[in-house]
Order: sequence, then C-alpha cells, then structure tokens
Amino acid sequence: MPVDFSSMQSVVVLTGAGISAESGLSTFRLKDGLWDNHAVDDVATPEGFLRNPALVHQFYNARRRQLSSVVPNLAHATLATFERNFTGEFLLVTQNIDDLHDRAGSQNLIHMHGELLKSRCIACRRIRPVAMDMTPDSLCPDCGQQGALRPDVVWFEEMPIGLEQIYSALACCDLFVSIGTSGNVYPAAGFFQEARRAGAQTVELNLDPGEHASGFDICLYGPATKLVPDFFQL
Ligand code: BJW
Repeated sequence: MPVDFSSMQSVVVLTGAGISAESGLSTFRLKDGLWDNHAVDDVATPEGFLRNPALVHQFYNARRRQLSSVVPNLAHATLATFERNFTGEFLLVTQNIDDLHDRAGSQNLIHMHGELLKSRCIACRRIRPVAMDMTPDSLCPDCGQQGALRPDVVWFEEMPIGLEQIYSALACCDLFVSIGTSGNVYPAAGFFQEARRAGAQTVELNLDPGEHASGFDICLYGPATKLVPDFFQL
C-alpha cells in the first residue's frame, strides 16, 4: 500500500467514466466511446438541446435504459466499503451520471455532472426522479409545460453541482485520488491542484496516463477493478 491511511483525517476521491467501464458502460473519449457517433456540441451543450431536443433525449434515454442491465463493480464496492470503515472525513465526487456509486452504497457522494435518473424542468426548475424515456412532447408533472423537461445533467458551459462543498473538502484534505478520468474537463481536471495547494498527497489511478499525470505525486496504471481494491486497504 503506497499510503498510510491511519495518519489521515480527510480523503477526497474523484471518479470518471473509467470506473464504470468494467461494468459495461462506455467512456467518452476512448475508441468506441459515447461520442464516437455524436458531435459533442450536439449532445453535451445547452445549444445542442435547443437545436435538436429529440436527438439529445434519444442519447440520454438509451444510456438511462442501459442502467438496468449493469451492476456496480469491485471498484465501486471498494470505495463504499472504504467510506464505511475509514474513521476520518471521506468525500466521493463523481463526474459520472450513472447510479453505480449509489447502488454500491456510497453515502457522502456528489454527482457533479448530474444524474441520468433525474429530470429537470427548464420552466419551473423542479428536479424529479425519472426512470422512463423523455421526448420533446413530455409534459412536466409539476407545471404541465410541454417540451420543458431535460435530463438533469451538466453540459458544457453549465455550472457543475456541489462546487462549494467540493472546494471546501479539497482545501483541507490529506489525500486526493483521481480514478478513471482523462482530465480533459474543468473544473474537475483542476481539483488535484487545489488539493496540492492544501498540502495533500495526490494520486492518479487510471488505465492510461491522464492529461495531468505529471502533476500527481503517485500514478498507478491498470484497470480500476484491480487498482482500487489494491490501493484502498485500511
Ligand atoms: C479506465 C478504464 C478502466 C478507461 N479502469 N480507467 C478552464 C477552467 C474552467 C472551465 C473551463 C476551462 N476551460 C474550459 C472550460 C469549460 C469547460 C471545459 O472543461 N472544457 C474543456 C473541453 C476544456 N467546462 C465546463 O463547461 C464545465 N462548466 C464550467 O466550467 O462552468 C463554469 C465554471 C468556471 C470555473 C469554475 C467553476 C465553474 C461543465 C463541464 C460539463 C461536462 N459534462 C460532461 C457531460 C455530462 C453528461 C453526460 O454524461 O453526458 O461530463 S462532458 C463529459 O466529460 C462528462 C464527463 O463527466 C466528463 C469527463 O469525462 P471522463 O470521465 O474523464 O471520461 P473520458 O472518456 O474522457 O476518460 C475516461 C478515462 O477512463 C480515460 O483516462 C481512460 O484511460 C480511463 N479508463 N477504462 C480505469 N477499466
């Protein structure tokens, strides 16, 4: 084990699409990734949704349906077990919109890019659980507006969720671990620098070196289902 958890009071973990890859969910930027058949501007921006809501709903409906055929893997389970047994503060920040960390049992969890299983009404702003497909004809169950429901996810140019809590935790953590993210998307890609400024040790666990690999204190490469259980041993 490269770190000694017994001397730590606060651990922050950031996860990305790579942690869910071995559960069968595609990442974004690798070959055969989610964006191979879609332009990012079409499916991950507010302008894309205004231009073609049917296409955007189709993209997220397909991903929402896929959730029922996948289960959390050993990496998700390990983080939940670690959180239960660690005596200090633990915050898990995920960029993923899937529900695999929730199903694995993680508690102090922030979905900073939103959740596939929630809808948001752009008319009345109400956020609700959603398990069904949405279309441009869907009616908001709260205000009755047609065409105003969208996935409660964070697209480019939109404000990520929970930043205040995340930056507070980064400002006083002893260890920051980034798992399965390419480091292409801000502000998540800059979290390791915030943690560093606070004097934390920084670790990258990834299949391949991410964009900021040279900035981490420790880098370990391999599949998450191997690296995460090896690393998070109390
Ligand atoms: C494995 C594995 C295995 C594979 N085991 N690993 C500078 C500062 C601040 C902002 C910006 C900036 N420059 C530009 C911006 C704006 C912009 C941005 O970052 N643009 C970039 C293109 C540069 N950011 C934004 O617009 C954000 N909002 C914002 O900045 O608001 C203003 C603000 C300013 C200042 C402070 C605070 C706020 C919003 C970004 C929203 C991103 N949304 C998406 C879509 C969400 C919905 C959906 O899921 O469809 O989020 S984009 C997409 O990328 C998704 C992901 O969460 C995110 C990150 O992707 P991730 O997880 O890293 O996936 P991949 O595919 O890239 O990488 C997978 C990794 O896994 C790889 O490394 C593999 O090796 C690895 N892997 N198998 C372990 N088995």
